[in-house]
Formats: sequence, C-alpha cells, structure tokens
Amino acid sequence: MRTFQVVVIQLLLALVTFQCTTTMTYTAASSASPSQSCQISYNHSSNQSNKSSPSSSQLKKKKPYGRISNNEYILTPQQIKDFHTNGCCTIPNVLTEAEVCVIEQTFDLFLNRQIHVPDKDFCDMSKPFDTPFEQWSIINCMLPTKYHPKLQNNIYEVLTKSIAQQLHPSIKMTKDYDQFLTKRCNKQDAIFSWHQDMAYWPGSKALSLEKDVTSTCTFSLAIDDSTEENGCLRYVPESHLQRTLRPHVPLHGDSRDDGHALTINLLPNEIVKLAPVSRGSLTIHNEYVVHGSSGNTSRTKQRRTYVIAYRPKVVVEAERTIGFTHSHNDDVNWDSFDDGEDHRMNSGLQTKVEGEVDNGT
Ligand SMILES: O=C(O)CCC(=O)C(=O)O
Repeated sequence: MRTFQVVVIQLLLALVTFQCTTTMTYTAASSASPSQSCQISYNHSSNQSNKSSPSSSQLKKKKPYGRISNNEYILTPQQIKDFHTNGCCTIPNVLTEAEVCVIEQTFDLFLNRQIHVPDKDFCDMSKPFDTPFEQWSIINCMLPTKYHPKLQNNIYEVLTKSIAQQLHPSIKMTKDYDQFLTKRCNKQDAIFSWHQDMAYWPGSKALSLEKDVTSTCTFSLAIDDSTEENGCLRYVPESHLQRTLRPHVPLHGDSRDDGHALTINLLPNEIVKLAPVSRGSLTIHNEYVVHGSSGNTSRTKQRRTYVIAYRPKVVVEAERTIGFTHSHNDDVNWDSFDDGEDHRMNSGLQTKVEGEVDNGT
C-alpha cells in the first residue's frame, strides 16, 4: 500500500514537471497567442532557480508578472526600480518568436531599401553623411512607421506603450518616435558614440514648457541576440541621476552638416555596464543616462534593433509645435534649439572638459 502511495506521488510530481516544461517551451518557442494556461507563467519567473513547487494557495497569491496576455506585459517592482535607479534595465522574453518574425520581415524591407527612407533619415550613425552605402557600419532608418504606416500599432508598440505607462504612472506617456538600427557584421567601427539622448532633443525651455518635464522611456527590441561581440547597448549606471547634460559635440566635423551623431567622453573611473539581451527581449533607457555601444566584432552576426521612445504627451505636442519630429530632415534641430543649455553653445568647438577621458569612442 505504501509503495502504491509513493508511486502515485511520483506520478503526480512527474505530471507537474511535464506541464511546467511544456509551458516554458511554449513560452520560448513560436507563438503569437499564448493560451490561457500560459498567462501567469509567461514570464521570467521561469528563469528563476528551481525551488520547491509552490502550493496552489501560494500560486493564487502570486502577482502575475511578465507577458500576462496577448497585449500586456507587467513589470516586476524590481524591474521598475532598476530602470529608475540605474537609468537602464533589461526585460526578457517580451515578444514571442512568431511576433519577432513578423516585425523582422518589415525591418528587412527597410534594410534592403525596398521601402524608401528619404535623405538624412537613412544614414550611418557612426560615419559622415557622404559615406557610400556599401561602407556603412550602423544603418539607421528613422521613423519606420512614418514611412510604412502599416507597421503602426504592431504588437511591440502595444506592449511598450503599457510598459512606459507602468514606469511613469502619473504622467500621460505617448510614443514620440521610432527607429531601426543595424550593425553590420565584422564592423569594428560600428560604434554608437557615448551620449545622453536629451542632448539631441530640445529641452523644456526651447519647448516653452513651464515645468521641466523630460521623462522618457526608450525601448530597444532585439531582433537579433544582442551580445558583447556584436556591440550590445552599454551604459553608465546612475549617470542620469543629476539630470545634467554633458558638453556634446558633433562626432564628425564642426557641425551637423557632416554627420548626425553627437559625442561625449566618459569621466575617469566611470563604470560601464553592458546590457545584452536575447531576440524578443528589450532594453529600456532613460533620457539622461550616458550610453552608446561598441563595434561589431562578430564575423557572422549582425545586430538589428528596433527603437521606440515614449515621452510625456505635453512634451511630444510641444516638440511638434516647434517643428521637431525627430526626423533628421527637420529644419529645427540641435544647431537651432534655443534652450540656453551650455552644452549647445559653441557647438562647433571641440570642448574638452577637464578630467574627461577619451575611451575610444
Ligand atoms: O543600441 C545602440 O547601439 C544605441 C542606441 C541608442 O543610443 C539610442 O537608442 O539612444
């Protein structure tokens, strides 16, 4: 009898283990529509160490985090804390393989120039504008949903809109711009220079906003696994906390007529953290955090990433009022913002701040 009981318990345990494995496989594999049974476990809790199985009352009490439905991803309190404390965080397994595949097809139409992106909105973020396409290292397509409206409201937009709202619950957040970035394989110079995003954008004064409101969540969806080797995002944790802009200068030449990118140097002893993420996962960064990425040393692996930035609705409306749309073809741009920021004064002069170190970017 006792042996029979042991066998029954073992069978039950095997069944539970089988169900868990099936759910995890389903989560990681292609699926555009996770079933009801996957909803609660469709999250990073499956990445955690295998502790003893929770009881059913424990399961009921457990908050559902992660991908809880077709169109919602709930952040854990720790992820929210990481974003606000460090200025950057990584969020695993946000899109399914099938969802990434759909987006990837459109992404590649841009990459292969089957969807036309005019003038400076199609550029290399690491090289001067006059570089021939064959020699580009970081292919940048600005505003893909503007140039291909069918892409609007895709699942990545839907999920990140709700995540941005979770990060700034008291502010009405709205999408500001989007961007496709590709680091070609074997391009050591595919370096995205160190910068703070706010340096590229008009500040509250230039936008005639009474309150200094800038809160931004910039998402980057990995279309390819993003690793140290192919030049994943890197950042200086906590560098956003003071909310001050460092003196940025154009990366090429004396003005932005030569190239779009701005650059700064790191300060001595600043700690740099890498933010590798797997396909379908995200990084999110803040508007003041110092960040960039290094070259692609992989012979075979490109790095494609899909950026969407959310900002307060009042900010986006004010940007549009002054004619700033994040298009590199805008007349209103870095050279012409009137926001009294020192970092934009003497933009043609290569200011070297005392104590700065040149770290190869
Ligand atoms: O992903 C990268 O390499 C850098 C992107 C970036 O700097 C940005 O989106 O602000």
